[in-house]
Amino acid sequence: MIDLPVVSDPRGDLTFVEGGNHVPFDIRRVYYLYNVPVDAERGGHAHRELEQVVFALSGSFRIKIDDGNSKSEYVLRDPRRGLYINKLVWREMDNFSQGAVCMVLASRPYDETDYYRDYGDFLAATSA
Ligand code: T46
Repeated sequence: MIDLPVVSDPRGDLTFVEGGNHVPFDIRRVYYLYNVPVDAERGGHAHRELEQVVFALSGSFRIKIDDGNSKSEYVLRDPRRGLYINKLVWREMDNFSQGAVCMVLASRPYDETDYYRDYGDFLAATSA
């Protein structure tokens, strides 16, 4: 987990993130998921090279992580705390709360050829 700085005053909280400082890569892309149905499942893939940090800016959701050897799961609900996901990690996301917003900081531009969308291919890559 990555904890970001928070500046709080009577007007509310401000959190900021600097690529290469608070996250271990230069940020090349930002995207966000919203209007996610509460019964939706997202993810179900891994990346060859991409590194990311995932935040719940609002609401909550679960991420299940699998590096080919061990599995773990996290519930993200604090906009100051992000989950770093290295390359070659399978992820699945569900249990989105109503109105949840997921923001992702990514180390590379979008590239469909960077995806393992087949779990068997992913496992083969992790054991190569
Ligand atoms: C991840 C989770 C949290 C783009 O055109 N540009 C983009 O930057 C992205 C991320 C996706 N797309 C297209 C590709 C697909 O046609 O949007 C469509 C849905 O993408 P995907 O099925 O990959 O969405 P998720 O929510 O299952 O996964 C995404 C990221 O791909 C993934 O790396 O960790 O969000």
